[in-house]
Amino acid sequence: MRILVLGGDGYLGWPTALHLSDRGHQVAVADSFVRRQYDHELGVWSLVPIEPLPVRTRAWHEVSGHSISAFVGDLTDAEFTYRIVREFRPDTIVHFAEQRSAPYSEIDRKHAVYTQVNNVVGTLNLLYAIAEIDRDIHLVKLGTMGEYGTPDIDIEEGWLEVTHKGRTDRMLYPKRPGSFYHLSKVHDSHNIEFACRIWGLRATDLNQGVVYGQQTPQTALEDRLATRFDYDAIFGTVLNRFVVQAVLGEPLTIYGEGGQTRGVIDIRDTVECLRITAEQPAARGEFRVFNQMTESFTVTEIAKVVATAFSGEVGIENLDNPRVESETHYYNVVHSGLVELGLTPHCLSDTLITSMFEVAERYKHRVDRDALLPLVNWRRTANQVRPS
Ligand code: NAD
Ligand code: USQ
Repeated sequence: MRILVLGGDGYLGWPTALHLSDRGHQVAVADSFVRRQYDHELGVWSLVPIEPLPVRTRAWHEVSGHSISAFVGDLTDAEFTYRIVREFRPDTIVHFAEQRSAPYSEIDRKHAVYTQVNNVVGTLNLLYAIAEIDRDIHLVKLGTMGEYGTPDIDIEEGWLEVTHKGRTDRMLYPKRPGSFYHLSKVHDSHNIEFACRIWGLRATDLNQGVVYGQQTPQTALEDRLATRFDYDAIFGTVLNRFVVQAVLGEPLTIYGEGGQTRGVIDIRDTVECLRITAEQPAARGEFRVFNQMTESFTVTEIAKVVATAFSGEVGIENLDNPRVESETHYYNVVHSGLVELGLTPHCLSDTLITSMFEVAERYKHRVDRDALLPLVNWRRTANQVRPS
């Protein structure tokens, strides 16, 4: 299968491209490298050094004998988006290429607007490109579990059967997201569902939970194939941050009471979910939604798992929550669709966490401790990102 991975230079896009290539697919990646620019803007770098994309693709060719071609450009540039679809003629497009940090989108007006324009316009350009060039292309789009928020009812896979005043309909599941970033994903989902209805496109929206881990079998083959590992308060996700904090002897930063529950997924399952979804496409006209998570934990439980797995002393600190979110709530999510397609999930096990401690230990000299502090507060309309 010919698979175009958008955002293929990112934390998840790069390991996914390697996994698909390893399985014999013909893979191309596209990226604007804007994620590397956010590093410059914020003055903080991936814990694990990452190579430029040409070095990565060359290393993969040397190690595996497989080739991954690369397109450099921005999806908000429609000409670029049309060109890559026309030139590569993919069967499947896996779309990771968005600004993905909730705190980044909450810095101030400029960052909120940037996030929504980048994400919504990029995806809209892509929908038009598919509709005009080849409606048979299967779009696999990364959404997020945070689109749903934390409703007091079970979370279904994208759709909900509603009975209202004696009449019943199947509707898109109502959304109550918790940041301007998460909102951009809701807008994308609505645009994609509409495109499936009017143009008969085939799409799968993967509402993914918080990803943890840094290595997949392919990225671990050698250092030049490593993917990024963000630990800072803007791009670092909760479990990855806690691992780095434990290794540094810094307290694990639980925001608020820590009762907030999130769906999580191991990075090795992320890449496998993308493979099985690509290989079993949605039908023409179908807007298919899967909840791409394997387990749920409260933030306090995540901190305890990390503290227990770590060999040394670990402190835990409850900070005033910089976000506006429920800290105690009901959370019960249906996530059987990907298992039915063939996913065998890894559970949050000591094995993976131990390998994460090793990675953090090896690179801890690269950590900027100031970058650990969560300075972006949802209640303010303008935030600083570094301590003054
Ligand atoms: P990332 O920032 O590491 O990777 C995204 C890549 O897309 C980057 O390389 C960036 O340069 C590129 N990009 C962004 N906007 C672009 C544009 N307009 N044109 C071309 N390239 C562009 O993020 P990630 O953690 O790999 O996440 C990938 C996707 O998965 C995102 O859509 C994110 O919302 C989703 N997701 C991530 C997580 C997680 O925990 N990391 C969880 C759920 C969903
Ligand atoms: N949290 C802490 N302490 C920390 C960091 C986070 O308590 O040091 C809490 C947050 O308050 C939140 C939870 O942990 O309740 C998750 O935060 P996060 O930063 O790990 O994840 P989030 O902002 O939701 O975003 C991440 C990715 C995003 C993806 C999302 C999946 O950055 O791209 O969409 O996870 S989900 O959360 O399911 O929507």
